[in-house]
Amino acid sequence: MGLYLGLDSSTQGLKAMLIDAAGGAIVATAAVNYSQELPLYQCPNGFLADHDPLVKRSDPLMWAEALDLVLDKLRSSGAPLDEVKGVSGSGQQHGSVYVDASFERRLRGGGETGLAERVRPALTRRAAPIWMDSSTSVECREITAAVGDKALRELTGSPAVERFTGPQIRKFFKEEPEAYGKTDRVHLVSSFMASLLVGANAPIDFGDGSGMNLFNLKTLKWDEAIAAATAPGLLEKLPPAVASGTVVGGLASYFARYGLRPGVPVLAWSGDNPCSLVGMGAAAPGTAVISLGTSDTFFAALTQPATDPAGYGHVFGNPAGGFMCLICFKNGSLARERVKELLGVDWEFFGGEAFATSEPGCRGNLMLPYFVPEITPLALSTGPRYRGDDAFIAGGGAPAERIRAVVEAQALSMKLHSGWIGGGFRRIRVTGGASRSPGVCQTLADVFQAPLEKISVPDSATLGAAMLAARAVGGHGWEELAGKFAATSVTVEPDRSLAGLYAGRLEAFAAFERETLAAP
Ligand code: XUL
Repeated sequence: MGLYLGLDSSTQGLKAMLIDAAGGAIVATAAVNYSQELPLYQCPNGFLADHDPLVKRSDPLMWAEALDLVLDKLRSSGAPLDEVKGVSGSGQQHGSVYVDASFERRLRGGGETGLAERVRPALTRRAAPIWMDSSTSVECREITAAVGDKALRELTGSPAVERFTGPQIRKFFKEEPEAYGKTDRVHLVSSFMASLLVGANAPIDFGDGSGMNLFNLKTLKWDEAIAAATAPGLLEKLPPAVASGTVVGGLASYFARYGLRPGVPVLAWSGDNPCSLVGMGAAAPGTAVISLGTSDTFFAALTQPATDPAGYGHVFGNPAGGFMCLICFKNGSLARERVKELLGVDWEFFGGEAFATSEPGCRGNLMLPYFVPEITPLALSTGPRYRGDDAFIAGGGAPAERIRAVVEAQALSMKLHSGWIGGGFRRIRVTGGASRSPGVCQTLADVFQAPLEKISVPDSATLGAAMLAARAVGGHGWEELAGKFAATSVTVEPDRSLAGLYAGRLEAFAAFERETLAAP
């Protein structure tokens, strides 16, 4: 049997999934929750407490220990790890880990000690900045001034972004130049975890590497000038950049303790969004994915290279080849939950009755759902905005309409801010908690005027990682794997009679957003 192991080192925990690629079955899963199972590291929500709310850092030793723990869980559950033919993984994007020149030696030595103990002395930066960090505005401005905003966007697929790795590296260099000097390699979460598996510094894949503000999408290499503008000597500290699907080494003998066979091919890990693209069966252009989580994200394989002229969307490498776009909206579940709490209703009402008892288009009422500062578009001040009749603006009116208004606003915003990719998708696949809501799904289908498909896989990033290994090592095709593991369970058809109404609402929404952002 050809079994492939996918791992996902995410913000809140580490997940593992073992798939039988030929049989189309998930053979075993295991998960470690940092907050419940590794409380010693004091990262209850995936990050360390900090007096500065903009600073979000985590403990890379926690990620290392979680790898031991999750493999031990798989072994104890009787999973046939000796039949694993390939391993790959997915990491929370943008986060970085800094190690000195002793890293490889320490990974290989160490007798019976676990991974965290081996890694500890090699860290030159004790805490790893993660994607939730937004403390690098100054560094973003400095890099932008040196490289130019247009050039940065065209070369790397994104403007300078606070959570991206380049600005984070620059901040480290400025604040701790000595520790930066001692750093031999700057890893992403993905390449750090892959390094643990192979017992050597692992490369960074194109998919995750493009979330760094350092990777040139035209040459598919680190950009020398941007690296030089980010921090001195950085180019020498970056692991090589390789195509997704590259075997980066054989599994270290350390992992024999879990029943895994030493030497099994380990693939370059990718970022969680690129892995999700694959795991959602959307690796080929034609299918867009909407993930409804704490933040909402919209991503899709690109038919042609494009950059968002407004600077909100990002372009990453697609693990299946070519590129993908990613657009992140901070006011996802955060906004839906806030509206639900304010109205004192339950999820059943929110997802169902609210839509049965309100009109599509909310009788012309519109909102901008900025309960927390939004990044798409960049809204500097917080607070939802309302436009429409007096009762609606005053926060009154029917609860059902207020619920529909927030969901329509989120759908319209996604449609508006994904316009730069030039369409090119015929269907949308939806995942995440709010995809259980029939009202949310119908609204997305109606606003986009595209069929919306749900798939039953709970962890698309972990599955995507396992699929990457099955494809690269076992030669299974993307379509075959998607058909076996990511088949549609429910399709929500758009109401075609609403096409005109929502085209009009989109224009009104765009004007409302534009005027709000332009207001002093
Ligand atoms: C994407 C991003 C998040 C993280 C979550 O740019 O920052 O989606 O990848 O793990």
